[in-house]
Amino acid sequence: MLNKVGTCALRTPAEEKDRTMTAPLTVSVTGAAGNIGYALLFRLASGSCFGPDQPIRLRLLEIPPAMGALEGVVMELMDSAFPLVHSIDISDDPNIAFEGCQRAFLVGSRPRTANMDRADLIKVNGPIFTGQGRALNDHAADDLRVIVVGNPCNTNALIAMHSAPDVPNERFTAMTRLDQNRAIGQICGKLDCQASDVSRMGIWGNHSNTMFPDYHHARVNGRPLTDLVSADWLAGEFLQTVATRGKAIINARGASSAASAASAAVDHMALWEAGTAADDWTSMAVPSRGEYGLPEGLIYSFPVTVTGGEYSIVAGLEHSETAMTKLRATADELVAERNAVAELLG
Ligand code: NAX
Repeated sequence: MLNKVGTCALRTPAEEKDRTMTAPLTVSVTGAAGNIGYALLFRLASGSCFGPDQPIRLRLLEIPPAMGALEGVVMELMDSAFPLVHSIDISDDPNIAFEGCQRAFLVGSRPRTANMDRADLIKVNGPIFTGQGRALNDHAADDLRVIVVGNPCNTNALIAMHSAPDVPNERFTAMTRLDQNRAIGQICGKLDCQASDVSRMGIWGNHSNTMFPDYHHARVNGRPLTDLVSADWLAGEFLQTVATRGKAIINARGASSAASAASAAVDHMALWEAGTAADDWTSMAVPSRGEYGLPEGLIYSFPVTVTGGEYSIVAGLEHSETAMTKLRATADELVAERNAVAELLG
C-alpha cells in the first residue's frame, strides 16, 4: 500500500524556480526505520550525498510492523524542512518503493540473532533480495545504481543482481567503504594525521572478517604507508582492529555501527556520482570478471576509480604471495556463500 506522507513545499518563488531547473533524483531506501536508515536519511536529505543543488524524491521501504516507526521518521524529516526534499513516499511494497528509482540503498535485512551463524543469516536474508531485485528490475529507472548495505551485503547484492536480468550487472554494488574508513581511521590514530592525508586504502573481498585492507598500496601524503609504520603493526594490530571493529563498537555502544555505516554509504554513492580524486581510489564490492586471477561472478570488493559515473577496477597492482593468499581466502568465502544460495541465483 502506498502511503503518501508528505511533500515539502517551503520555498520562496526564487528557490522554486531553481528547483525546477534540476530534476529531482528518485532515491529509494530500504530498512528506512532502522538504525542506519535513521542516520542515512538525514544525510541524504541535507544534500551530503548528491550535492547541495540536487533535489531528491525519497521512496522508503519497510516491513509492515515497522511502518509506524517509519511514519515517525518521516515526521522528523518534514520537521527538518530540508529544501532539497521534493517528496517523501513510504510503502511496505518494493514494487511501489522502487517505482522510478534511480539510486537504491538496500539497507533493510534481518539482523543476526543469537545462535545464528553466517550461513543461517544468508539463508534468511536471501529471499528478501530476490524480491527486491525483481522489483528493481520491473520498476526502477534506466539509470539505476544500487548499493547493498544489509548483510551479508556482497552475497545479497549478488542475489539482487541475478533477480534483475534487465539491469546491467555493474549497477549492483555492495558496501565496503566502511571497512576502508575504519582502516583510514586507524592510520590517522597511529600517525596523527588527517583522513584527507590518506589515499589508496583499498579493501579486497568480502565485507566480513576475511576482507583484506591492502596496506601495501596505501599512501600518506603521497608516501607509502609501509615506509611510515612497522610491518608488524600493519600485519598485526592494524588488520586485527579493522577486521573486528564492528564487534568492538557493539561491545562499547551496546548497538551496532549506524552513523559510520550511513556515512560510508554516503561516501560510496557520492563518489560513484562525483568521481574519485585524481590520485585516489575508493573501495566498492562489484561484479568480478576474473581480475587478479580471482573467481568470476562474485560481488567482490576492489579498489576502484570513478570517472563520469562509471567505475573501473584498479588494474596492474602487484601483490605479495601473502597478500594473494588473503585475496583468495576471502574469495573462497564468497564462493561458499554463493554455493549456499545457489537456488536463488536462477
Ligand atoms: P536495524 O535492525 O536497526 O534495521 C534494519 C531495518 O530493516 C529494520 O527497520 C527492519 O524492519 C528492516 N527490514 C527488515 N526486512 C526488511 C525488508 N524485507 N524490506 C525492508 N526493510 C526490512 O539494522 P541496522 O543497524 O540499520 O543495519 C542494517 C543492515 O546493515 C544489517 O544487515 C547490518 O548487518 C548491515 N550492516 C552493514 C554494514 C556494511 O559495512 N556493509 C555495516 C553496518 C551494518 O552492520
